[in-house]
Amino acid sequence: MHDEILLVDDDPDTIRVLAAILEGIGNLAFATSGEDALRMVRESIPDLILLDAEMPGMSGFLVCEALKADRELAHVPVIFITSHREPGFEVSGFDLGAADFIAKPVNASLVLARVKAQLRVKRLADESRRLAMTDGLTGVANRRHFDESLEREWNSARRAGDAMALLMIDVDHFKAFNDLYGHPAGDRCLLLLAQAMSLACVRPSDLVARYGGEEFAVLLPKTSPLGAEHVAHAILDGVDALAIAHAGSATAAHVTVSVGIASCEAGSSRWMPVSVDLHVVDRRFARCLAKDLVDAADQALYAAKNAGRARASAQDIDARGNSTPARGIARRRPAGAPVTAEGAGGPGPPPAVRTGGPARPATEIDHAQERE
Ligand code: GH3
Ligand code: MG
Ligand code: MG
Ligand code: MG
Repeated sequence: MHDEILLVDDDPDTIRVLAAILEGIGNLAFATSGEDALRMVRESIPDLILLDAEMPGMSGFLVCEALKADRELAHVPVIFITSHREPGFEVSGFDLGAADFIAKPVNASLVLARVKAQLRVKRLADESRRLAMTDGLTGVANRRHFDESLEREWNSARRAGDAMALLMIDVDHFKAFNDLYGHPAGDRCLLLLAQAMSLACVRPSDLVARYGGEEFAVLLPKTSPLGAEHVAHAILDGVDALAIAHAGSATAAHVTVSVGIASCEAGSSRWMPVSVDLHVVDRRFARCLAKDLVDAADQALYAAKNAGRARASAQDIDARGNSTPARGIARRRPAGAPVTAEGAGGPGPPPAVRTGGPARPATEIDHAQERE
């Protein structure tokens, strides 16, 4: 994948020179003012910014300050391009968070060396950030990533009055699965389930996470209660289609999951008026927390388990305070019945596993891995 490099200078000639030097190093984009640079970065985050320190209007220093103050953009390395030679200038730049400096007039081999060095550092930083957000066993988001995303999406839904939904998913009779087939087969099973869940979530903003143990959470921003039910069905069908044999399950011949759905309608009474400052503690909204959504999904999950497992139940967060029981969601086919991938309703068959037909022996989990 190509690195994205943004060149910012009010002098088009400097941009032309830099572009000629960096040709082939990455995808280059250009801006001739600080204001344009910030707008472009917010639209699409680059891997590196070469930033002229002196520009009319918004200076490079101000641009750098704005970038470093923004959580989403602070990690983008900035190399200042400057004709200033005094150490104090560079010290101030480093204090602002600059990664390096390039002196004008530019020297081609120095520019290349400095840019390549920063891109190397950026790739390593990206990789460690990705690892810090990922569950090692299943490859989906980890609990920390989920907690942060939930808080962010919840606040953004509150501000915009958008719909939002959360699914809590628990593997049925998983202790028995481990007892029967062993812990490594259990681990492999969790990986396949996580893949099936990811396939069921088609929007880029949907987030599948391992919540803990054999429990998963799926965050569905801007998703209506009906949309959340659709995703729950796709997950239940996708898990059935995996057809992972489970002779110790009292629910089906293969591994199944139960799903708790919690949702907030757009314009929910839980959302505060847009005019209300989010930082003002208001008693009316003190009970309106992201945790409410998790509690509601937990309640719904509990109801799905009690109703017989291998199914979904839904809890509208607005109804929660009235102790309205969670609503059972009718399966599109008998709960836990094996399905063919074509009939699964999801976006496609799960990877490298046999679908449909009679449940296969659990040891085939390992064979499936060999085929990948
Ligand atoms: P229920 O249908 O009520 O959910 O029953 P259950 O057996 O799934 O629930 P229980 O909470 O009794 O057991 C959860 C099991 O999940 C026990 C634990 O060993 C297993 N488990 C949790 N994390 C992992 C893991 O990372 N790998 C494996 N192989 N097993 C795990
Ligand atoms: Mg300039
Ligand atoms: Mg559990
Ligand atoms: Mg369980």
